Amino acid sequence: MNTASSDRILQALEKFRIEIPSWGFANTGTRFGKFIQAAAATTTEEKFSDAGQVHALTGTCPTIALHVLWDLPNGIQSVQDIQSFAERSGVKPGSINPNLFQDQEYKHGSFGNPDPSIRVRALRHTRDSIEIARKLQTRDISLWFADGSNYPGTANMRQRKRWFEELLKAAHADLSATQRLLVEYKPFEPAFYHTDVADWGMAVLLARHAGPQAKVLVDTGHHYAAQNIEQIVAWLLSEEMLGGFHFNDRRYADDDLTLGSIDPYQVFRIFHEILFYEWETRKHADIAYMIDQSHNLKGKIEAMLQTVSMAQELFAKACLVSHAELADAQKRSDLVKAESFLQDAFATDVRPVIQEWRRSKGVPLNPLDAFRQSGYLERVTQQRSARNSQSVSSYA
Ligand code: RM4
Ligand code: MN
Ligand code: MN
Repeated sequence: MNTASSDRILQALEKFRIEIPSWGFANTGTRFGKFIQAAAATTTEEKFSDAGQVHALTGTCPTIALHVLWDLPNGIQSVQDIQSFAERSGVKPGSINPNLFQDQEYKHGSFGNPDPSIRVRALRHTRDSIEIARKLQTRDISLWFADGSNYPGTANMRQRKRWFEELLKAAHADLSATQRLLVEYKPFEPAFYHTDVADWGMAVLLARHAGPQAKVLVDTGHHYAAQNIEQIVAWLLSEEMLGGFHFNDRRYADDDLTLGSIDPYQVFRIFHEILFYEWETRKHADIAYMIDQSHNLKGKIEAMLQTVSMAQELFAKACLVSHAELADAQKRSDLVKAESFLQDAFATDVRPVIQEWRRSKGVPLNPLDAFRQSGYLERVTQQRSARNSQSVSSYA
C-alpha cells in the first residue's frame, strides 16, 4: 500500500468511534433459554467496567449505550450512579434507550396502545429518558418500539400511526437544542403480523413529522434477507435523515451476530456509501455508529473486541476507494472499472495500517490477545460467578 493510502486510513481511524451497548456485557439468551456466563456483568457498574476494558484496549469506544430500565432502575435518581461509574471506568454514557417494551403494561403496545393511560405512561418514560440524557450530557435518545400486532384485523394501523405522530412530536418538543431523537425500525419480532415502525420509509415519515432533530436509526439486522441496506443508507443520507446505526450481522432475522461474521462486504458497502456522500457533498455525515449485539455463546468482551476490530477494518477498506476515479467510471458507464474500485479496496489487507495506528495511540497491537493475557476475564469470573449462577431472570 502506498503512503497516501495508509495516511488516508490513519486519518480516518483518528475520527472513527463506535459505541458499545451495556446490554452486550450482560447475560442474554434466545426465547428458548439463556446460557449463563460466569463472567457476565450483572450490575451497571460491571457493564461500565467491561466497556472500559474494550475502550482501553482499542482506543475506539469512549461511550456506552444505556438502556434505561436495565441500567438506570431508578430513572433520573440513577443519574449520579452512572456519573460515578463513568468516572471510574473511563467510558462516558452514550445514547439513552428508553424501554417501551418490557413492562406488562406494554403487552398491546406503547405509543400505539389503544389505552390512553398506557400511551401517557410511554410518553412519560420517553420524557424522563430525554431528561436523563440531558443530565448525563449525552446527545441521542434512541427509540425502538416493539409495537405491532399478531393477527389481521386486531389493530387499527392508521389510528396507531396518528398516535405515534402525536407522541413523537410531543417527545421532540422536550429536546434541548443539541439533542436528537433517533427512530429505529424493524420489520417483525416481537409482533408477527404488523409492526408499527416497520421500515425506513415509515421511520422517515415519523421522524420528519416529529421535528428537525429527529433522525432515523438503521439497525443492520432489521431488514428482510435480500434488502439492499446500502441503498437505504444512500437515500437517508440524501434526505439528511440518517442519524445512526446499530451494527450487527445476521443470517436469517434479527440475529445480532458479530459484525461482519456473515457478510463483511455489506458493511463495507455501507461505509462506502457514507464516504462517497461526504466526498461528493463536502459535508460531514453526522452519524452515531453504535453496536447492538448481545452474545449468548461467545465471550462477551471478546466478541466486542472482535467487532470493534472488524468495524475499523471495514471502515479503513472503504477509505481506499478513489472517489474521483469511481465517479468518472460511473459517468462513462465503465461498469467493470467502477465495480473494481470497490472490489480492490475490499480485497486490500489494511491490518498493518491499523496496527500502525494502534502503536501511535499506545494501545495493544492485538487487542484480543492483550485481553487474553490481561487476566481480567479470570478475575471477573471469580468475582462474579456466584452471583451469575443465581441470576437467571432479567434480560439484561
Ligand atoms: C431490538 C432493537 C433495539 C434493542 C433491543 C434490545 O431488536 O434492536 O435497538 O434495544 O432489541
Ligand atoms: Mn437495535
Ligand atoms: Mn434488534
